[in-house]
Amino acid sequence: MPNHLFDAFANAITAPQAVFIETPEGGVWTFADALGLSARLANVLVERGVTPGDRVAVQVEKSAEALVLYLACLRCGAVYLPLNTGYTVAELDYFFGDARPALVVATPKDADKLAAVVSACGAVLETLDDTGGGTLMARAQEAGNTFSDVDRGPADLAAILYTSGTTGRSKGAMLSHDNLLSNARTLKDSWRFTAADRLIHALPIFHTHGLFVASNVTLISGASMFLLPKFDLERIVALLPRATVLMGVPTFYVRLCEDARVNRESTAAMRLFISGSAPLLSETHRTFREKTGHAILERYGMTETNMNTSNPYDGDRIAGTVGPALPGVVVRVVDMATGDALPAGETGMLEVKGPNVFQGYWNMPEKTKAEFRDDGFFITGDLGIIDERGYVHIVGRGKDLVISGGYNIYPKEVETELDQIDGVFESAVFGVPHRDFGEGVTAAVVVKPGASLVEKDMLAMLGERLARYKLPKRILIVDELPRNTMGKVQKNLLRDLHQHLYD
Ligand code: MLC
Ligand code: AMP
Repeated sequence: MPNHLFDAFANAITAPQAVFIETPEGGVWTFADALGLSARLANVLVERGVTPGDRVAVQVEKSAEALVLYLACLRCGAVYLPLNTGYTVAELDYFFGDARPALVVATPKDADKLAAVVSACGAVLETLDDTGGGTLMARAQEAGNTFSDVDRGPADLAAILYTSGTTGRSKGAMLSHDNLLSNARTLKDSWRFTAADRLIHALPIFHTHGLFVASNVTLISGASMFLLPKFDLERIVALLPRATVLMGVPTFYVRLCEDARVNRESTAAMRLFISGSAPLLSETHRTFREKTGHAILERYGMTETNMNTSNPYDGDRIAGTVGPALPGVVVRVVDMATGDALPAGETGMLEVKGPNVFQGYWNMPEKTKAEFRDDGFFITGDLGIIDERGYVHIVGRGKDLVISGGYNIYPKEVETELDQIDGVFESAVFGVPHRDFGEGVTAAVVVKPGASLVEKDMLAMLGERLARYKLPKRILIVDELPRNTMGKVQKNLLRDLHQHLYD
């Protein structure tokens, strides 16, 4: 029976005994190993009550088993719902309540902490740790190693990924089998992936970049990967002579630029360095090229759309641009007020249309409607220009968003939590330049008269509620927030005033 995305992955395997994954601990997984485990896990999911269309929420450390669990979900027609390992119980409570998963897979150490929120949404709980331990793998050992794949067509949902929203409420972006497959195929061709490629995979696998761009492109090419649990400078430097491609957020390249071992000789075997998820500074592009001779290929995408544009494989990879629209994807710039398309060189809202664009937000038809134009274009919230050569330049954001080390933080969400702290009168959260993370989340807080709040205590209280990457690097106590005549907080003034905070 056809299973749109999984079949394409399975068909890309040229030699079942070839290596698919190598782990730093010396683990080696062939494609046959991964396929076998995916069948066992698919059997476990079905035994545990997962039926086609059900959500399977997964918050586990990165491992080969976790990646294979994604394949198992595809095989049994479930909708894979990965969650950042940093999310707190308060954050998970919202996701589970909204997505209503049939099954939650968590790390064993979190099982007790999560039991109440998992049962509140009516789900079954299984565990998986980063060494292949936990109840899920114990069940998989007993399960059959063949599975009859569930029929899934191009429009059926493959995954839901939550993205934060300007209102502070996260939205579940629904991605179909063909959203993922069409983009994986396009990227494979654009970036010339083949079965001979060996990717250094050091990104988390709970977001679009590490899960779909890195993993799907490797799978659709029948290529292999060095699966690192996280960014690890030593391990990446050691792998450079054996690998062919690295995908990373700009922070990866800032850190590689600072290391003397990263040079022409050590990167001679590499054919491609790709960056995305946040703006790559021209300075980083230039420095990396001077050190290694490689021009980093920058591309642009988002959770809702997968990848939209990419600098070319052959041809000019221009620093400070994200390249032309990918084949099959239409990108336009429109006037924000009227929605009219603008000519080359003019700044406006970037809008996207193509087979890569998602199916809408889970349970939020109104929000979905508001973010699409009548002619089917998705409004990205990014401001840009398209130059005479068709290259897209992202010049800013129409959405109040901070991107730190490739993670998105919506200020409203942090402000809402800050404002709930006893003694806080009001707050404003904004991003300022940060050498390592690109932008550093920063808060300005006005304290109520008589209240004695200090930065450390506020951070500790926020830490109970929000994932660590969302926490402000600094909370500044101020007398008042700058406001315009309409009473709106002028975040641009706060950004200017504190632009050297992290120098
Ligand atoms: C870690 N910390 C961060 C952070 N990552 N703080 C802010 N922003 C981040 N991104 C915190 C840690 O909790 C720790 O805090 C402190 O900063 C130092 O941590 P570290 O050891 O330096 O961090 P490290 O583990 O090296 O992680 C940095 C990183 C990682 C950049 C490698 O964040 C990362 O892998 N980012 C990739 C994110 C990603 O995949 N984005 C793609 C989204 S998809 P403390 O207090 O505990 O000391 C998307 C679409 C698209 O955007 O186009 O791709
Ligand atoms: P997310 O919602 O996590 O998928 O993040 C998507 C956002 O990341 C986009 O809307 C952009 O604002 C930003 N982004 C992704 N790639 C790039 C890039 N190469 N340059 C600038 N911003 C980027």
